[in-house]
Amino acid sequence: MNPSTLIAPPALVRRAEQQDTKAIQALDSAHFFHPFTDHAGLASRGARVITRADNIYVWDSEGAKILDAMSGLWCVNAGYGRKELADAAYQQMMTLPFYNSFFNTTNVPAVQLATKLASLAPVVGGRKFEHVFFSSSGSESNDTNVRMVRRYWDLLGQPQRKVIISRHNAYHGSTMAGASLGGMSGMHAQGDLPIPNITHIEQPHFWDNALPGESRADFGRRAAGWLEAEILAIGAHKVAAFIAEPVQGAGGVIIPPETYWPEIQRIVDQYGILLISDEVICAFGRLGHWFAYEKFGYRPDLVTFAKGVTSGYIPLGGVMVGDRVAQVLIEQGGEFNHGYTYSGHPVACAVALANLELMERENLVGRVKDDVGPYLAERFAGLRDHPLVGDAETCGFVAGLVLVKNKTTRQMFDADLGVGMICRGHCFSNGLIMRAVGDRMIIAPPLVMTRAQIDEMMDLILRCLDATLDDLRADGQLG
Ligand code: PXG
Repeated sequence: MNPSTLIAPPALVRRAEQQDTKAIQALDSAHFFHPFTDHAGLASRGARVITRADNIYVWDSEGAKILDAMSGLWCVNAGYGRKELADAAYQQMMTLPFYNSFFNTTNVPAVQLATKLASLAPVVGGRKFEHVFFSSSGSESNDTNVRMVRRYWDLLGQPQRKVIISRHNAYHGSTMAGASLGGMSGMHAQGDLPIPNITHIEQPHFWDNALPGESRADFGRRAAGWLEAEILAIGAHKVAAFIAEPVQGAGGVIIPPETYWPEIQRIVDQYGILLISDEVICAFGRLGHWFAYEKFGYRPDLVTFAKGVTSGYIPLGGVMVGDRVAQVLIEQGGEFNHGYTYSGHPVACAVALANLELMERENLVGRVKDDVGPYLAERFAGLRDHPLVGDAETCGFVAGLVLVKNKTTRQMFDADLGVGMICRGHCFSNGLIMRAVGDRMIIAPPLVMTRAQIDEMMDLILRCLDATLDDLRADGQLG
């Protein structure tokens, strides 16, 4: 992608967009019930209207150009404006826009994509992923996981193995099962969640949960130990699976210590429980690998994917089904009474295939691993010198920093101050999309981002951190 093709929108388009903003906002609040949104608040402010995008930038209806350091919502891995993906959708729509994959039927793009994904999934410790179950989102895929895990243990004559252990502050989606698997207290508070037989252990969040003076390595082992304690408390014979994100995304880019995953692997092996790696954010190059379990060297039985598989151009999700589960379901299972109208949707699969080809052609995964990923890590580490930044770390192309009152004592700001939101406000007005999760600021840039664009992004981040610092000083919060 050539950044020099990034031109400002033509004046005419800009004028038309400007005229429309208020009208669109009025219709938006009158009719569009947004996800995860306080609607009364949104109606009083008016939504920002995003009208177009190219490469790593989006434009709003007022003509402002914004650097999208969040890849839409962790998904536009190949960047915006990729004609190949639009062409793939168009051609597939003209050939076969839809057919179902129930009733002994299949379609070519779904077969090709399943084959491609099976070839991309690394074999770790002799475990293979030969089968793929398709859905249209990460949430649906995690519902599929719950159904599949329960079916697996039923078929093995252990129906009492029902409990799936997850972690606090995890995000696994917003359906009943997805929100229950997730560990977001705000979501559990609405709608009587979690559903039965899902429990949560504490997350491996070094900044929040490490003891004073504890090393990262010791903390990682101790945090993994919480899984063993939970298994023993429940009774190992009742535990079906453990589900976790390789790196927690929505929870605030929480990168576990290197000692965490090996110890988790030892524990799931010892008690024979299934391991589900939810890679909705972390797969497809985000951490510099096609699948993130390879980076950490663990061996999941099921892998959830969505988002980056199509670079977000069209909805598609699924579950990579490892041989351990697939063999039981296929050889002993008969019919698995589960599926979606859009499982293996030909257009979504054709776009995914084009996206994976494009990513291979441009070596997007390799460059995150060996080139722009390390460069982002180096630049991000430099932020630790900023007076407001307690810690700043990256893993491939996700990164997070924590805003603190006192770096030495690790004292956080009073939550009521909303320091993260103050910083996010400055990002908003400076043309940068960066997320705030409490007082953690996080990014997940498109994988096509160049070194020069990383520099451009870092300048913006520093400007926003400085502006936040000025606000806090003016408000007497820093002395
Ligand atoms: N698992 C993980 C790890 C996710 O990050 C899902 C499952 C659910 O995917 P769907 O496609 O059903 O949304 C996700 C989604 C945020 C945010 O605030 C993150 C997600 C979705 C919405 C908001 O960072 N991740």
